Amino acid sequence: MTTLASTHLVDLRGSALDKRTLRTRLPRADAGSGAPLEAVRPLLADIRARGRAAVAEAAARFDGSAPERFRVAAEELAAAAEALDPGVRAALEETIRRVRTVARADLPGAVRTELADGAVVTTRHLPAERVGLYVPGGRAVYPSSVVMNAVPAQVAGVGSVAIASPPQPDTGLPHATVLAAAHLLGVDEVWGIGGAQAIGAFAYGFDGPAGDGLEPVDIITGPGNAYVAAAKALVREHVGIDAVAGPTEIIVLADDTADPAFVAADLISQAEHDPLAAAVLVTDSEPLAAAVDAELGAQGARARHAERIAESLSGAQSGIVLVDSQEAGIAVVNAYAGEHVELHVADAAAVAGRIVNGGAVFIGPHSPVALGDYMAGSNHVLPTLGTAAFGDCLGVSSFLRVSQVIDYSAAALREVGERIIALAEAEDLPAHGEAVRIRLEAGEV
Ligand code: HSO
Ligand code: ZN
Repeated sequence: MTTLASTHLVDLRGSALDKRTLRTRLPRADAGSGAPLEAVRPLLADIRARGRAAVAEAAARFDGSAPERFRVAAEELAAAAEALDPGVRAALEETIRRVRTVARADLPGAVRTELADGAVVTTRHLPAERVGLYVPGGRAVYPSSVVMNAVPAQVAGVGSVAIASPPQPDTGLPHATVLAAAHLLGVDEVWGIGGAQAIGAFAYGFDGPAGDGLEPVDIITGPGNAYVAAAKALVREHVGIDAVAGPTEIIVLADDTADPAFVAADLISQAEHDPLAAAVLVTDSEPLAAAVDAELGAQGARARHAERIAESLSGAQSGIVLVDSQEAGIAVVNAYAGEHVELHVADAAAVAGRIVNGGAVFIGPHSPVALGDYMAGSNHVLPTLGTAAFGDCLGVSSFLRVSQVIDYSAAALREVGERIIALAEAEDLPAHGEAVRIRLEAGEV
């Protein structure tokens, strides 16, 4: 096998499988040119300096017009929920239930450790006070992302949750389904602001007429295009962010037991997001590679977004990787550190234990990424571009800060007093030692 019809072939059979080699040879979207960063930098500085006027000018420039009010009125949110298709409403409610169930189970409790009599350290998890959730518009509409961002924030105990999403050309408001999802979640602060200006507005806030001034947030989460990602990267000195997200990606490890139609459908499902989305199959089976390639062609041609899908599948970031063995396949998947990993191999549950780099790992033929995108109860805001090697999926911990409380009695301090003084001397920081000695000598301890 030397070529494929629908996507690239990367033949790694007989190749070294060390991380460095794999990272250069595996298909991957490049992280971008840096151009968005340069475009966004002055815009953010402008928003920081001039607030609302700068946001309005950016909206006029990028969205075609600036609304009189940026904040969506309560009646508009309620009306959107009222008009929501009952089937979509039921589906959103089920998603909310499932994501909430997992988020609640994930919530960490305070940990109190008594190191000696009267020597106590407590590790607490404090929710951020106020967060801004960005929900992209554009190519697709993402009410499911409203749920994925808002539910863990709410379960974490965040008191103030704001959503921003781009205004639609016809209504001047964020998409009706996004508004409806916010209403179902009980989020009443929704802003019709899109792109990098939304990130700037969240980071710096702005004044406005009654009810239309935006308070800065402490953490910004949610995916977006290259300009949103660039803006998040630039404001991270001032606010927390979840991640600088790239286009979606899926890597499938499959053997000759896999159903090629299922595998192709799942690759296509993520290719549908974006011409830059990455869809990669890793297999030790040539017949499976050929069968999946044929399915990609056939299913891709029938798809509603056939053009976008063909672009993604034929892009340099996508392809079919041939390896010598399952062992080699596991090494490739771990080196790729993909946002979504699917395992279509005979012993998928056992192999899952060996996938150490993956934003979300889907086991077997009946756990497609589409299930995770909407209904599994897992989160679909995940690390991309190889950042799954160190980054987290979105969850309650994204909205919590870890903070410790120290409580020592006089006797407990006396017990370690001389040791502290010894270390303070060793670091040539004698005033540290004095802060303890003064207590020992005062006889208080
Ligand atoms: N697969 C996307 C999330 C999504 N899919 C939203 C459909 N709607 C990134 O994980
Ligand atoms: Zn998706």
